[in-house]
Amino acid sequence: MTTVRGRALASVLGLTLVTAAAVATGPGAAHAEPAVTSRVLASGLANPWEILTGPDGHLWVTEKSAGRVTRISQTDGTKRTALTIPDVLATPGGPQDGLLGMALHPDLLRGAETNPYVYLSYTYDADPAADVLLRRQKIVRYTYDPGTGTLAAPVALISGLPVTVDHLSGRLVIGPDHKIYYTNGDGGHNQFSLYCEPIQAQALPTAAQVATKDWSLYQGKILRLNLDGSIPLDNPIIHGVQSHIFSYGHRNPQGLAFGPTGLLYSSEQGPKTDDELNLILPGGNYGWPNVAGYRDNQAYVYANWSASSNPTCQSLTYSDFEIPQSVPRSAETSFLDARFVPPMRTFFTVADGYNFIDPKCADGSRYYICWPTIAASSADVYTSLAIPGWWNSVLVTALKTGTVYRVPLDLTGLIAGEPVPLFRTINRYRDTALGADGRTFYVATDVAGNTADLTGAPTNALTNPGSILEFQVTGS
Ligand SMILES: [Ca+2]
Ligand SMILES: [Ca+2]
Ligand SMILES: [Ca+2]
Repeated sequence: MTTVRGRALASVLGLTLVTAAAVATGPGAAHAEPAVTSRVLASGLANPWEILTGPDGHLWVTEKSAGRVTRISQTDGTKRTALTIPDVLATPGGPQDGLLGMALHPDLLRGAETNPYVYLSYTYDADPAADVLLRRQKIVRYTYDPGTGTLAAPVALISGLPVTVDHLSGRLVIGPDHKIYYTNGDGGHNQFSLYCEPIQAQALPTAAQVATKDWSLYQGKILRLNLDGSIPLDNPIIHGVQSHIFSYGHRNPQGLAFGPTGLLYSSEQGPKTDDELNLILPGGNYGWPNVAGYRDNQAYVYANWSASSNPTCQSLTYSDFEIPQSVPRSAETSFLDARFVPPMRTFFTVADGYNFIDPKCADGSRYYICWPTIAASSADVYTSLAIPGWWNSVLVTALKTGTVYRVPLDLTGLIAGEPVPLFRTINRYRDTALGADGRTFYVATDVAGNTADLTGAPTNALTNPGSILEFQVTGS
């Protein structure tokens, strides 16, 4: 039945159906997984989004849709609410807004309490009028009281970051240089309901905009801030202007993590192909939307819907598969910028002619589940010596396969091998945290959405929605 519908659609679109042979390194690649035991540490969470291992024997968790920070005992899963933020804007259902990134000050609960701070990023309504909604993002510092286990005294460090309900990214880390690093996505422009909004990932602010704190071009960027929210004096100067922008040309970089050698890694969701793992360099241009993955002209062309003039974009119907003649398109190789930085690797690159309407995923038109992307949702770096050979690996979670990909790095922090899929379940994996023993891995799961079942077909029957799963590697 689904095959027939898939073929019918293929014929309407004028595309040839080819059986999608998974590439050798694709999401379904065979692998030898180490011996693992697992349990559900906690459930009933409202979209756990960031999970961190705190210095207090607890996981610190942001619950995206409840605007809540929860501490969860790593021993027995007991939950303690540290904070519920009253003005978090979290659109019900699938949208990506809400309480997102969190970082603990490196000094928190580690001796002298001079910096008892927790940093949070959340979506809010920036328009005071009750009948006007102006969706924006801010980064706020809270003070932790270990006596009561609560967070209080918010101080907004930066406000008015441009966001939509889509592609907010929102990952927040504090670097070894004690700066805040923050990913702000492209807002999901140029696709779906926002297909007539131009992508701003290549747009850079003028000096006048920076001087007036106009952050409206901060979409598709990775930002670097002082701990008080100001612009660090050693931030890159890009085309003559210094701002919070550390790197640009990003789509939806939901993962951000420093490695043990001080390198900064980011995982990023691509379009139909080419989720990326990037090494983030100051002033680097990561190519979006002109380049997806490598600059190779394979299975991607930049089609700028908003630039359609005859007819105008608004009179077109958006399609993931067909680009109308009036929509300007440009090949990846026409993008020439000395600042371009290609990805360290992709998840996954396919050749031109790849079949994006696999009948296996025709049910409910969830074709994207069969696309070669994994929907990379986080990045953490494993730095323990407990499991031989794993030191300096990047762990990337996937929404589309309920998998943690371990990407091995070499001593210099560059790619040392193919990604190894781990901890497969039928869930949408959002983030990881690492236990102190180096053998315990925590994984946060979404409350709802589509993922791939064990045959690779789409399903929304998630095994452990809104949970923290614990995996212990017992072998090597
Ligand atoms: Ca994490
Ligand atoms: Ca890129
Ligand atoms: Ca490409």
